[in-house]
Amino acid sequence: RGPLRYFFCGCIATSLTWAVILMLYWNGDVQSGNTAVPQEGKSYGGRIRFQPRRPRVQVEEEEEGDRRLTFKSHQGAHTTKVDLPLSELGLIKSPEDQETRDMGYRRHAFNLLISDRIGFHRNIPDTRNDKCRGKSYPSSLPKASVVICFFNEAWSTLLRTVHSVLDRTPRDLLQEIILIDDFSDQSHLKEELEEYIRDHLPMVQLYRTDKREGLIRARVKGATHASGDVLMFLDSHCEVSKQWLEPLLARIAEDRTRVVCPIIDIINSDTFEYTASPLVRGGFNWGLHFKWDQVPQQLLQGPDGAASPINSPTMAGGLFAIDREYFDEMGRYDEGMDIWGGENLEISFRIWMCGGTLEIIPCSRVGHVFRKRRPYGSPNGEDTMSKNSLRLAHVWMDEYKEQYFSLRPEMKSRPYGDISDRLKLREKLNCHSFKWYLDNIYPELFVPAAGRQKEVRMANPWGVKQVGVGQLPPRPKVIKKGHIKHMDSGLCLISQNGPNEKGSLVVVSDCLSEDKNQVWYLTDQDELQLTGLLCLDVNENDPKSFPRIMKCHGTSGGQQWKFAEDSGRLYQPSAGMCLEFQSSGKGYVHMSICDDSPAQQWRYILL
Ligand code: LR7
Ligand code: MN
Repeated sequence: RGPLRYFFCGCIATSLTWAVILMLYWNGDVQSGNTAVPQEGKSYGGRIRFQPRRPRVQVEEEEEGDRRLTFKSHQGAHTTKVDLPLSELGLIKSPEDQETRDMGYRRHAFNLLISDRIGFHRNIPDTRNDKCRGKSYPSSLPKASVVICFFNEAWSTLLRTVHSVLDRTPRDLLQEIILIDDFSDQSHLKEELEEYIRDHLPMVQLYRTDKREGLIRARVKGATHASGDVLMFLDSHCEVSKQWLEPLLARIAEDRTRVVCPIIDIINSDTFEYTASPLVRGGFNWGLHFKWDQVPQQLLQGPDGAASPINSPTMAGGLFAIDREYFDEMGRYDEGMDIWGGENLEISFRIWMCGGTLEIIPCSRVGHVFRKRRPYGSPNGEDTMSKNSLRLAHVWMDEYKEQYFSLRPEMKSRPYGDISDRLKLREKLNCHSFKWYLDNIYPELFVPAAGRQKEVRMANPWGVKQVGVGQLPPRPKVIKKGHIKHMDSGLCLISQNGPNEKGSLVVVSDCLSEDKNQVWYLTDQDELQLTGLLCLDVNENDPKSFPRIMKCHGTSGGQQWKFAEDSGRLYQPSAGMCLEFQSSGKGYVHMSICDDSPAQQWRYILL
């Protein structure tokens, strides 16, 4: 009958249409018109393409139980699939792995291979003081806009930062995440990033500067786009931890003139291990360098002890929360400062001198990747830290700027641009003198009689220029003593030029039990150390160069060694390679891609 036939036809037509759409979809071929990035093995004809709903980045979360990660690289063109225990994430399995690792050190100064393999989501240890767990916070708190500026940040560190915020922040406390690209030139931060945000990150807005501005002006730009009650600044290589935001917002909700910082935990740049920082607070020296200080005991006497907020004379700079309107009233940042450096002391002095407070909140913890060098410079190679420090000294330090000049006499005659607006701001906010700040906020700082200064650079026995901690971690403890025996040749690993010769290459030789050249002490940080304080070491920036003995630095990196009991291999996590000696050749030992060959079989023989 008529009507029924039309009904059937209609159904069939509709189903067919759907089937075609579904087929197109299933094919994975459905792409948006102009921004699609070609994928390997797919043909791209002239057909109209739609935006895929299927994520191009596939990150499978850690499987319960066996602590293995499965990860597919974001670059569709060479998708790697890695299935490794966490301790072996750096393992190099192919020339592409080697390239990722080495390029990562060159461009970003960290182990990109490991960072990529971790992916966007991972569990990190809860490093908080016991008193913080179980703490409850008001049910209604101000909302935060998280502002993250970046210049040429790596894909995995940037997106792990963003995802960690999304994963660990209650939705009703997060207004938005604002990313400011400070004129990066690396290609993954262009359309690919826009596309990823469009497909996966609804809370995220991306803005770009039209020229390289530096982190100071980039943050101000971020703040002007923000609409939350509170601005929460982060660096672009962070991971926030459990309940990180609540304690910060609660302090600001009680008093909007509080500017609050989390404790900055350490993400190791060679292994991406996440470890706790001790409780320290911010200070500075007369060279106007930020430093960490021990917290005066009297500040830890309250009922909450080491879990209560701690007044801090300065902040490290990258990670803090501030009421958005208060940030504006207080004069944001000095926009005459360029690229990097000095702004953290400037905002710290300003907050204290102009009526606010600066605190570290121990119940809030955020990890930051501490690199051994900054992987970028300023556009014309200027020393922006010095120029920025000079502005800071002229605006805020009154007669105490002479302390800086006595260390840096050449700075006295350097131009520093127009500071009249900042001086007006200081006037308008009716701020205290720098003497008031020193007397009341930082009495611990020693003020030498003028002209009698010498730059005292804190000796750092760990050999690392930028560690995240002020108090040095305790020296790793020796737990075993033994030989490192190469099973195939029956020879032992020795330092070629004796146990005390820094830089000496390692070779193999007859095993002699009391020879100091070959008694290796194994520490609880997986170092292999000779009698003195020299450790078996691989240069992270050039892992193919010969291993040597170098001063022990206690921060893992190229000095961490893992004996794999079953395979007999001696694995170096940051290099992602294994120690090898070819019995046939007469060469030195060297690092090589891990395999099952006899050349890589070693045993730690206890003495
Ligand atoms: O030109 C630039 N434009 C940027 O957008 C240069 C940098 N940036 C971005 C960059 O991508 C990053 O996200 O700005 C952020 C900070 O730069 P980093 O990570 O190179 O700086 P840093 O971690 O070495 O240095 C610390 O000191 C800086 C002084 O200007 C800033 O205040 C950083 O935010 C600060 N980082 C921290 O406080 C984290 C803890 C480090 C410590 C101690
Ligand atoms: Mn940083």
